[in-house]
Amino acid sequence: MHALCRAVSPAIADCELSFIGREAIDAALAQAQHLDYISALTRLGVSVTELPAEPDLPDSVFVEDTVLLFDELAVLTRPGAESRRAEVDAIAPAVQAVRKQVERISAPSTIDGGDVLRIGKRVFVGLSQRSNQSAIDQLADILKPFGYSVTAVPMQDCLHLKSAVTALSDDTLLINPDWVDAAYFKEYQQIRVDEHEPHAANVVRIDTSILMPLSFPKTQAIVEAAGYAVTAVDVSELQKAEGAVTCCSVLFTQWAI
Ligand code: CIR
Repeated sequence: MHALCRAVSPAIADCELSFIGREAIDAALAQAQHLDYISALTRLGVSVTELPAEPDLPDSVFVEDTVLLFDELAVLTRPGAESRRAEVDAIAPAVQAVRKQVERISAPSTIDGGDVLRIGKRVFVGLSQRSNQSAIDQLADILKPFGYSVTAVPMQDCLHLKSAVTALSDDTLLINPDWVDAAYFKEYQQIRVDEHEPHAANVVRIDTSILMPLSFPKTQAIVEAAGYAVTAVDVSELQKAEGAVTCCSVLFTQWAI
C-alpha cells in the first residue's frame, strides 16, 4: 500500500475550524506528531511519499480532502472552504504521477475528501457543510463507467462523513450514530464508538490493522475486543485543527494505472 502525505504547514494555527473552538496549536509539536503518524504508517507496511510543507496553506497537511484516489482514476476535489482550494493545484502533480486518468470536480460544486467513504464499489458521500449534492452528482457521473455506486448521506454536528463513520473491514463499520443515521449503512455490521468519545469513529484501515488516535482508549478497547490489531498515535495538535487520522494521508494500492 502507498500513501501521499504532506508535511504540516508552519501556519497550521490559522486553520479552518467549524465544530470545535480555537485553541493554541504548537506547530512544532504538530510536525513531530505528523512524523510519528508517518512512522506508524511505514511500520504497518505503507510506502509513504511525503510532500513538502506549504507555508501559505494552513490546512494542507489534511491531504485527504483534496483528492479521491480510486484504483482506476483520481478525482481532484473542490474543497468547501475557500481557503483550501489552492491545496488542490498543489497536490495535482503528485496525483498525476500515480494515476493516468485524473478528473476534477468543477465550480460551483464543492466536495471534501473527508466526506467520501469508499467500501469496495460503494461510495458514500456526506452532505456536509463542505460537500453538496451537485458535487455528488458530478462524482457519480465520473465513477459510473467504473461500476461504482454513489450514495449521498445526510449528517449533522460534525465536519465530515468520516468524522462519523469509517470502515474497519469490508463488512464492518465504526460509527457514531448521533452524527449520521446508521440506517444508511444497514448492509454492514456496525460497531459504535464509546458514548464518551464521539470523535473516535475516524480510523485508518491498513489491511487488517487499524490506526487511530491515542485519545480514544475506550473505543480502542472496543475495536480490539472485536479482533482488530490497533496502532494508536498521538495526534492531539492535529485534532485541535479539527483533523484526525484519515485526513493526513491519501492511501492507494497500485502505482500509475
Ligand atoms: C478543515 O476545517 O478543513 C481543517 N481544519 C480540518 C480538515 C480535516 N479533514 C478531514 O478530516 N478529512
